[in-house]
Amino acid sequence: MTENRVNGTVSVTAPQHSVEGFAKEFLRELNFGQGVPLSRASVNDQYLALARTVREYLMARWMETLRRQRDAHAKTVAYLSAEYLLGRQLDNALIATDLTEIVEEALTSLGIDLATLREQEVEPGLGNGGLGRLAACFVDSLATMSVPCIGYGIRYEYGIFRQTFVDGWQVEQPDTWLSLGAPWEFPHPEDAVTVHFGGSTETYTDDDGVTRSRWVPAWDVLGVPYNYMVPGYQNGRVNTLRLWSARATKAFDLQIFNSGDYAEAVRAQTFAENISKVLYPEDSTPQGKELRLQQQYFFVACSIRDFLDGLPADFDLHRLPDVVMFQLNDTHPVIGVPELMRILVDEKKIAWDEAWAITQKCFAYTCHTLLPEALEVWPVELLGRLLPRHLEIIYRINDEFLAQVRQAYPNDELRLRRMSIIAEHPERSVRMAFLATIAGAKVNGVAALHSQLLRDNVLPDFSELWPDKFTNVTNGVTPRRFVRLANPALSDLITDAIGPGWVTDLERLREMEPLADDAEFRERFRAVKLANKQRLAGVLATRDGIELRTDAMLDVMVKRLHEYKRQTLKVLHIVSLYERIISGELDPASIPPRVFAFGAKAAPGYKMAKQIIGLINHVGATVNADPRVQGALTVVFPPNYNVTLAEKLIPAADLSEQISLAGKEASGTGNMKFALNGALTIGTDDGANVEIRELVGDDNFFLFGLLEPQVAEIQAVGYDPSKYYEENATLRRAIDLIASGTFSPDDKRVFEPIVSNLLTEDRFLALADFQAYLDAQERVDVAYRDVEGWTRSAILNVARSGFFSSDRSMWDYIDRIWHSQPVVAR
Ligand code: 26W
Repeated sequence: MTENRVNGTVSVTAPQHSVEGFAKEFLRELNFGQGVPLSRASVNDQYLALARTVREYLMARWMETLRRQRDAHAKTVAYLSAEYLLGRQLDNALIATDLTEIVEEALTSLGIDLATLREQEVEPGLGNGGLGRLAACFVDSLATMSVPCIGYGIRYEYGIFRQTFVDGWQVEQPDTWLSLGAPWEFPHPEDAVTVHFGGSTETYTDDDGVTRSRWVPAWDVLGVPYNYMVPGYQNGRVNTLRLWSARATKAFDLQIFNSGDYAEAVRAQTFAENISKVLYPEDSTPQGKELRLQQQYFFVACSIRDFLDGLPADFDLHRLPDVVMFQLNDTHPVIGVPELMRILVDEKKIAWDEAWAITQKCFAYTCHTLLPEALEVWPVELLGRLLPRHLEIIYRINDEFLAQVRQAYPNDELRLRRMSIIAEHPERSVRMAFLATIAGAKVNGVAALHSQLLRDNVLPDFSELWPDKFTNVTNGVTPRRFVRLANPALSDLITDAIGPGWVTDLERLREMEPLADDAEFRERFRAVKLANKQRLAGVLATRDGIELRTDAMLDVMVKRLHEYKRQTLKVLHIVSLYERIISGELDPASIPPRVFAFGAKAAPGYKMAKQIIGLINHVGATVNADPRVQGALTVVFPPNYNVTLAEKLIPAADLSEQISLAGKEASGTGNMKFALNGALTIGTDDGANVEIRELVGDDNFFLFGLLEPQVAEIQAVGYDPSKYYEENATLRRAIDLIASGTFSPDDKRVFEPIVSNLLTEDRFLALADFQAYLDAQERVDVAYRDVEGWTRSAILNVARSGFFSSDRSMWDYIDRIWHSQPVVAR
């Protein structure tokens, strides 16, 4: 890659897009970048050289994209997310630049196997689950759609923990993703931002005699940005992901060091670096830890400052809404609202009302949950101590808001108390979802049902006050990573049938519909699925020493471990099948053989979730070892489920388990990935399952279970799970088998907490939905026996799931919330 300076304009030409060109660049990078000759290069040397060579093919596009967006004065989406679950970067960069074949050949010519280098990459696990992966899909789509976007987040030194199993129990290991080098990041210490904390505020009279407040912080840290490329798919575009890393402003105190107190000398450094040290592994219950709030303010303060500093010096900030929309990925970045107000009022001396008008047009809020315990609230005590000026600003925002409510609903003190950003009980605290809703131009849920429940149950008062503020944007997934990259066999089959356009226009999959009736095409479709199963078997054998049979139905449940997602219900299905086989009631040969595959991490502090992981592994060990089952049932649970494993598991799946209690899963995105890869869904009418079922058709979806209104009804009148235990013999025998210690001979009562919870509380109605679930599973067995019928349904699932592209989600955000434009003109 070389820069040419011709008559003042700088153009950067990418290296040659050829086997020879790539081999030359790679060797130069290995020798001069890695500093080793090929003969002595380690696999890691070769991988790092490969990554740096590939990124050179993206550089020119990156610079070109930034230049065009600057010249177009385009409106930018600043996506603020505490999490990005990016997955491996190499293959995504290769398909985006259409270099895969060239690189394969170039490396082969040098005696190197691309597959070996591919396995060297450690994925950046900078997220927990759905929310983090969605952010990654969204930035991929915006780059491919040539829409200006900067993804802002945190460069955690340690991402989501690496999960290991010890005797079937989850044990967390630190995620040392940076230890072997990070070739995909570009540090820019010269753009560091100083972020303040603590201290107090004071009022003063400025030169124009205006009384003002200002923050007198106590300490500060430096935020150093690391840029990551977000390549568009074969459109010459590369957007930027800018992740912040914390450093001490004063790294090392030489005086103290010379005085011999070495630890004290670096204390400031360690203290500061702690801020971006590690990702909080919770994905639903905030721990309310001070460090978490420090993380949130740190990256938001860096991001807003960074964006404002990027504007022309004479930019009129009243026009800020024309050039940016800060999208809040849940409430985690909402402290950005008082931060922008602080800058506009305290630093830029803009009048409060004008500043508020600007702020309300610059922010929008996406809510990703329905669980009340997942809604963040920060104690006023903590917020006031860490960010005293921001608390003052929040109080004023709240006062002015309540004045508005009082006007709209005179003498309705209860409503004022319900809607106040400040909750009085159990302790005075700030309700971040309320702040986000009041400040946001728009508030959206992530699936039609979710957005409705958000209006009706989570924020009803606000929906009543501002009905037009609420909208829906159903989630989506990027077809580049989750079909084109993860399932090349299916991609080739589709492209063969309808051309390559579907990769960037997924609704084109509809053109495959007639092929569902084509026996030859169905044959080829089954061959693809079998090949993906064999590939998965190879991966699980080397990765975990797991033996996977490929001649059985692959029934997959992969997602974070949470009681509302009801992995317990899946276990009850397996145990009831096992119990009926060993009791002789069920002939194992009478059901299609099944492999039950699980993938799930539990938040380390979530005891019940870790219990359930233990139960799944203990049931699996027993069932897999029991000759009476004759292979009819196999349980596999590869540890450390992540994006890279998902890319191998999902294309191999026959059945997708989406069995959360109706009204609890905001959307789900795994459900979409399975449908797009030709798996049939067994699921409840929850989250985006509803929209998947509506699009693929009832005949191609195994629906079961209580509907959300019925759940609300049952929970209102009171639910006694033991009633189902008494009345349903199959259920009782399954639960009794667990309680008997059959799956835990060395510690018979170890799963007692799960059993007693199911019989006494069962908050997510697993017992109430048990029989309907079993009946649906029997429908699955019958359907699976009809090989042609199953394949036909699987093809229709693919053909009718184009709606679930994250590109479509982005068009919805653009139309309903952002009103930004792609910068297309070449
Ligand atoms: C502070 C603790 C915490 C951390 C993360 C609370 C809540 C979260 C996330 C909002 C949880 C999450 O990932 N939610 C998932 O978001 C997906 C993307 O919209 C949805 O598809 C899932 O249904 C939802 O559970």
